[in-house]
Amino acid sequence: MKKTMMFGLGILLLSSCATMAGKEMKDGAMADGAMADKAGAPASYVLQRQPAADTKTADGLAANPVGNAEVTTTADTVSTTTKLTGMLPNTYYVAHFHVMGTDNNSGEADPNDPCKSNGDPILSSKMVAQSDAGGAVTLTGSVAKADVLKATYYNVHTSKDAEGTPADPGVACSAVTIK
Ligand SMILES: [Cu+2]
Repeated sequence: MKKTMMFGLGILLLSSCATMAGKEMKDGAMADGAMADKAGAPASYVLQRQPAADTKTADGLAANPVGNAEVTTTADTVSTTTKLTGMLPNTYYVAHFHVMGTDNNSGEADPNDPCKSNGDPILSSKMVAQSDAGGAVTLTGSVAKADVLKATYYNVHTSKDAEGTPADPGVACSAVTIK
């Protein structure tokens, strides 16, 4: 009888040890994740079409943006590489991060979508590139992390020029989180 009880206690102690070990492993995994962020593991965001993509050129062309933004964060810097296809040919595009805006989208399916909030652009994050004849474009840029900590979305606009003056409210967008 006594032996059985002690054996039972042993199992209890063992199982509580196992639980603690599990917790430690979990914490360890979280620390690994944070380390991966610091080491520059990119976050990939699928860009969603924005209404201005419907704007037709004089030739009747409209963009059909498809692609991703890869955002790599280090201790001080946020680097972005955005690859899109389905863009207008030989056209300048400008992209940047935005802070949250205040537009009320309460009538829409996702009223909290930052892409629809019409927030201010973070100008220091500007990146400009020209699409090729096939409508593919790659936009790259780096910005001080402190500048974009409050960013809630990233979007791509058609550009009026090589300097990156936006020609529309945006053709492709994703909500983002910068850590
Ligand atoms: Cu923008």
